[in-house]
Amino acid sequence: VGPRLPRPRDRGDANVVGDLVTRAREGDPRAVARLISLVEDESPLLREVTAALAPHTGGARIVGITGAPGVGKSTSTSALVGELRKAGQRVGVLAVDPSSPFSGGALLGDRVRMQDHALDREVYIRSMASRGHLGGLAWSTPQAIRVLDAAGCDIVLIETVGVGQSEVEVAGLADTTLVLLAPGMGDGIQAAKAGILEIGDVYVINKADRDGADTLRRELRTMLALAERGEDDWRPPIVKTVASKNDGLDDVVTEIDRHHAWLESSGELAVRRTRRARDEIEAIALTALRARWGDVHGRSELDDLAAQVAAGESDPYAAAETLLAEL
Ligand SMILES: Nc1nc2c(ncn2[C@@H]2O[C@H](COP(=O)(O)OP(=O)(O)O)[C@@H](O)[C@H]2O)c(=O)[nH]1
Ligand SMILES: [Mg+2]
Repeated sequence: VGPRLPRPRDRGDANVVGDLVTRAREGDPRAVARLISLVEDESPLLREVTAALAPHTGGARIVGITGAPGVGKSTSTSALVGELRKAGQRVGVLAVDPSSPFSGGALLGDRVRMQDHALDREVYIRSMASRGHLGGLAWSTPQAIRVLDAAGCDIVLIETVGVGQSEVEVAGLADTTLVLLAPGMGDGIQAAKAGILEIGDVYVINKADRDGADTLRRELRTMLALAERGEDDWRPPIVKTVASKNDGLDDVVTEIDRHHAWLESSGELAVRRTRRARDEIEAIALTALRARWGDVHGRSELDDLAAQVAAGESDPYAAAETLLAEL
């Protein structure tokens, strides 16, 4: 029996990850895709991946695109990609939809639409979908953003379903949040309810080719005017678009740029990014905690404690203490 050679994993992991990051930064789309998969699948290499990415992050502008289903998010995202490519930007796109399975209809439609850009090496497009575990997307989406950021994307667009329904609240992930509305969708009334008025940095009235766009704009302007803002605060602009005809997206890009300049000059960019990092840490820690509670011999400690509390044999504070003491 000859000398035992180190298994490739033992000596090679750092190089595997290092090579992937180097290739991703050189613009190799397969390396980018592989890194996102490692993140999504919670690969054993995950820790190394995030550590290797960290020094290269912070350069990308993160733009969230949200609004009710059918308002035109995917169409607008694709049109925005076209607009940003004209300006020579490297663009990442994450389509996040916790409600659809990976091969679901909505995402399939999005992919077809995105095929305009499928052959462009300066555009990375990825659909993210919850793999079903608690907090999965809250935890993996920011890491996928990190991959695209480190890969040298100038801008990362995140399309997600409407406010309040999503496990991933895009406003928490983005530097700039675009809120899309469209006439004829009852958005005028819904907007205030859904908390949309708090999260938008730029409001886009899409489907401006339809009746009611100007009425909707007036309604929205009135509602936004009610919000109290300081003198130096950002005042969200309202832009009209016809995304299906690539109309008005240049104005959207202008407003994204203007908002980014304000974020930098006001110090708000650092505030938002620190808050984002905090949310990331919390999501990772909570996911780890839940995994520990849920993983003991099929039946979780948490289940046992819950049965005791329900039966009056223990109280919830004592049970929580037990849970934390055993970590
Ligand atoms: N008339 C009109 N239709 C649009 C416009 N933008 C998108 N659509 C259509 O609206 C439908 C929903 O668009 P989609 O981008 O999938 O919406 P999402 O669910 O928000 O991603 C599609 O049939 C689009 O072709 C627009 O500006 N005007
Ligand atoms: Mg869509």
